[in-house]
Amino acid sequence: MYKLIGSPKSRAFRVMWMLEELDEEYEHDNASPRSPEALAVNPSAKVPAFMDGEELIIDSVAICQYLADKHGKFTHKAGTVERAKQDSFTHLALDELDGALWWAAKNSFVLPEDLRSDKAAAACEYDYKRGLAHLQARLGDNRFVTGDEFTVPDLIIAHCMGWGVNVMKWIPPKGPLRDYLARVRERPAFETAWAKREAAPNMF
Ligand SMILES: N[C@@H](CCC(=O)N[C@@H](CS)C(=O)NCC(=O)O)C(=O)O
Repeated sequence: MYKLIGSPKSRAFRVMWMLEELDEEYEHDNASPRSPEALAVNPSAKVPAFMDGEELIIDSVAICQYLADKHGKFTHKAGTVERAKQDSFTHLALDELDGALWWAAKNSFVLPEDLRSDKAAAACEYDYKRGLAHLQARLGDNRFVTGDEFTVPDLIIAHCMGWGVNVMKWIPPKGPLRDYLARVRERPAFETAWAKREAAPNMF
């Protein structure tokens, strides 16, 4: 049995969505970031964490890619050029989208107050929008980032773009990127996971 540890209002949503895509059963512990439950499995007390039987895996991307590899779905095979290109999109998501979103969050409520910068939100929005422009250029006319198939980076990118839209109000311009986000979010597994997220209590 799989066990997901982390509120779906955090990056744990990515893992919940992947589990719904795979149609796998799982237990869920709604642990908040920095909670005793999170600290019990992760020295940084970050979420998500994940148990596959007795094995603990930390980090949303590592968990999603592990599940995709294990079940042979939503991923190209390791050691292929297609997989290298797929991973390159995963890193784009982390470097250019997640990084900007997280630095904005750190400067809004995560860092100690005296270390937060007033200019961070504007700088992060600027950087995030550059990231979206790079994504749009690389997406081209593709349905999903690597072509016709939905893969791990689509899930990570769509989670980041949803965070941008819903929390930061960083709205992508009308056109291919907005259409891409709508296309990925209309997947039934996304809708199931989103309903669970909406029903979950707030993190703090
Ligand atoms: N790279 C990690 C980041 C995990 C992370 O920072 N999670 C946030 C919640 S979305 C957290 O637990 N933050 C608590 C903290 O930074 O102390 C992942 O993708 O799982």
